[in-house]
Amino acid sequence: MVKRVAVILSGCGVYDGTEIHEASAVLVHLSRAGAEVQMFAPDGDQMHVVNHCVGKPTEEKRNILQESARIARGNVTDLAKLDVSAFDAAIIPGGFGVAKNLSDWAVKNKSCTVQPHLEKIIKDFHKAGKPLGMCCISPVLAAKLLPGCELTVGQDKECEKWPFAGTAGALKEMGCKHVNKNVDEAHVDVKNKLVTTSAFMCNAPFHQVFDGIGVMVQETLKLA
Ligand SMILES: *[C@@H]1O[C@H](CO)[C@@H](O)[C@H](O)[C@H]1NC(C)=O
Ligand SMILES: *[C@@H]1O[C@H](CO)[C@@H](O)[C@H](O)[C@H]1NC(C)=O
Ligand SMILES: CC(=O)N[C@H]1CO[C@H](CO)[C@@H](O)[C@@H]1O
Repeated sequence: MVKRVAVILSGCGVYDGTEIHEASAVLVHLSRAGAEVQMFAPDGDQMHVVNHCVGKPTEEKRNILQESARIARGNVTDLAKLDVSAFDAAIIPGGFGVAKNLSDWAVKNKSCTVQPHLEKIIKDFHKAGKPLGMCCISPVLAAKLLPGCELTVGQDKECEKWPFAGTAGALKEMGCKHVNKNVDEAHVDVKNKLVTTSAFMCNAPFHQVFDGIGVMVQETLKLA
């Protein structure tokens, strides 16, 4: 049976949307595995539009769905229309859009809330026993909505290779079990059917991020 996978985007670009290379890696590994993919994103304004040359917000307004359409080659559906019964799994690539548009983690950290449609979708996939794949910062969504889950955002000790290791500590304080993993590995929480990998939480070369996402995608499909 062909596996049907929903990929949830949050804009286009690491600092204000979906991390483009992570989304691309997810899509390449899914198509190689023969999965049927549909992309979704919320229809609303981004929290920020960031000039990626300098990493600073501009005065511009941009729509999350329209920006995500850049990654989806035009074919992206309003997240509000996602029907969980039509899919076997969901995958959420990282990027600051997860922390700015799919949740307010960037502002509120541990006391964040999740975008209401997405909150319902994640809980419904979980309730239906359908796997969720997440990478980079998107595991914070699972930390918030699936109490006590096991996940990884890479390593919990900060160093040049792991500049965002503080996130692991925040996830532990939220009651999750954080499992240290290298960038080319994924962690599988079998009970919660949650598969996570660090991706660009690690200061790693593109091909290692690509390979880690490949493991995450394959393990997610195995659970579907
Ligand atoms: C858009 O994606 C949907 C879901 O994968 C697919 O059924 C449809 O054919 C696609 N449309 C175009 C114009 O590619
Ligand atoms: C969230 O809080 C933790 C400390 O609990 C900190 O290490 C981490 O950098 C914070 N993350 C963000 C995005 O502010
Ligand atoms: C469509 C949507 O959910 N947009 C949200 C993007 O993130 C900001 C900040 O959390 C929210 O205010 C928007 O509602």
